Amino acid sequence: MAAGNARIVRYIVFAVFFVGLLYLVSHTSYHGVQLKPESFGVGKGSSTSKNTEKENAASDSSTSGSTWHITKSGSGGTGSSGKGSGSGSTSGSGATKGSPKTPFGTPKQYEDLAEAPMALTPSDNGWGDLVGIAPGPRMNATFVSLARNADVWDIARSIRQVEDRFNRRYNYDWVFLNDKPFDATFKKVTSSLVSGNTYYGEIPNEHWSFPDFIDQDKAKKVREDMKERKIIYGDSISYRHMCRFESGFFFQQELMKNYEWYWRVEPSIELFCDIHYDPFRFMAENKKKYSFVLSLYEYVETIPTLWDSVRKFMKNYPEHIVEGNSMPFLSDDGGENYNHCHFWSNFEVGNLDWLRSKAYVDFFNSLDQDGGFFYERWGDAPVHSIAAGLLLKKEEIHFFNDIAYYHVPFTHCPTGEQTRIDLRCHCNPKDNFDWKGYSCTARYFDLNGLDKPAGYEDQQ
Ligand SMILES: Nc1nc2c(ncn2[C@@H]2O[C@H](COP(=O)(O)OP(=O)(O)OP(=O)(O)O)[C@@H](O)[C@H]2O)c(=O)[nH]1
Ligand SMILES: [Mg+2]
Repeated sequence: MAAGNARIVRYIVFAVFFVGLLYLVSHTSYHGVQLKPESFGVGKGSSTSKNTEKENAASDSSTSGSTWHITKSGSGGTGSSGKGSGSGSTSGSGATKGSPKTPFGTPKQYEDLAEAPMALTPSDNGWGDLVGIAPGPRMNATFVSLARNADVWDIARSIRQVEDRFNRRYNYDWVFLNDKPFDATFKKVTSSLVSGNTYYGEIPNEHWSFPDFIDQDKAKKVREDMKERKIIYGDSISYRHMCRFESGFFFQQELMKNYEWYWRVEPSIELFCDIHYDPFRFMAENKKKYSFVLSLYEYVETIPTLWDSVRKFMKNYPEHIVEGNSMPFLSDDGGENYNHCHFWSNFEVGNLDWLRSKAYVDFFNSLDQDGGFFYERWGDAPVHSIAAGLLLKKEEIHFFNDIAYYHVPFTHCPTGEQTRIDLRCHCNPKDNFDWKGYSCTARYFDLNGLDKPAGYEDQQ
């Protein structure tokens, strides 16, 4: 009996010791830093509740004609998710969002956010601060991707690169647009990758259909003819809707009306270098309205009468043509003919208020009425570029040399070995397209009186 009691006491002592040990392990600090998820710059807010929000939102795919958003509590949002009317989904798009908690390694935060340094070169204050949430203000900006549900894994690759090289420290929002409802998988995968809030919009039919002034028979004959001539996407109706949408409507979507700045991201792009500063802030502080990384000549067969249409616009709306514009980038004879140079619009960081301005809207409507999106196969790249070239001062267009980028089949890899090392780039400089014969970037440099980077001759 006594032996039995002693055994019970031993069990109790052992159990108390074991529970105590468990408590100690779960509350131990390591070198003074508590081991919490935030310490690693991940899992801002409650990861459980964040996941539940995403599951809830992503599991409902019956969202025809509506918009969806998934907010991240750590990035200034309300931590809610659900269906909205678009304009109501504004949480997280304010000018000064930032994590309420300070992740381990976060650089000094500034009371006056505008005072925070913007490190453009290695000698600038804050250059090496690539861990944690970046200090400084946030612009009213979003990434935007037009995509189909089937693009999910290709856009996932793009998002991962944008996040790793830039957005994990800035947590900007991401708007996804589609002519069909996004499905649960698309929402679940993309919202898990984006560090900011994600919003999902379905494009209204009037922005993705033939306008009534288009002669369907004529448009059909054009597609058949282009198919015969093997013009890329020449027989595609959806590609034409896409080009017209990107030219005239993406910035008019309810979700996009919440923002002033956008950065367009397409599926399967690559970013090769670290981005040490906020390109949105750079654009705002330097009064830029449009930007590019690659430029080239357009495929002439797709735009035979585009310049005629542009000339008609210039004649009818002379008040929109800005003095000090970039006409020499577009034309070699003072505007008589188009030289087919354009900025490659699958990458763009730009100002949405400019695209929503009367000048741009008049430009788009004038071109649209001429029918070339359907009677030819006008791309949004020459349309945006010609607009930027004529409606903006040349100084308002920026070339981001330090954003290294790939979209099949062209690469922008910064010229200059030291730049590539400073930015930890993984692109092959031999692939850089900037100074090759089919690029228009040298024209942009000449027009703006800019010195080409050292070593450019070796890449021609
Ligand atoms: N929702 C939707 N998105 C589309 C459709 N067609 C193209 N897109 C998107 O529009 C953008 C441009 O289309 P792409 O197919 O990449 O066209 P591209 O860049 O000229 O040609 P690629 O060399 O194929 O990349 C991408 O973001 C696509 O995901 C479509 O029918 N529906
Ligand atoms: Mg593409």
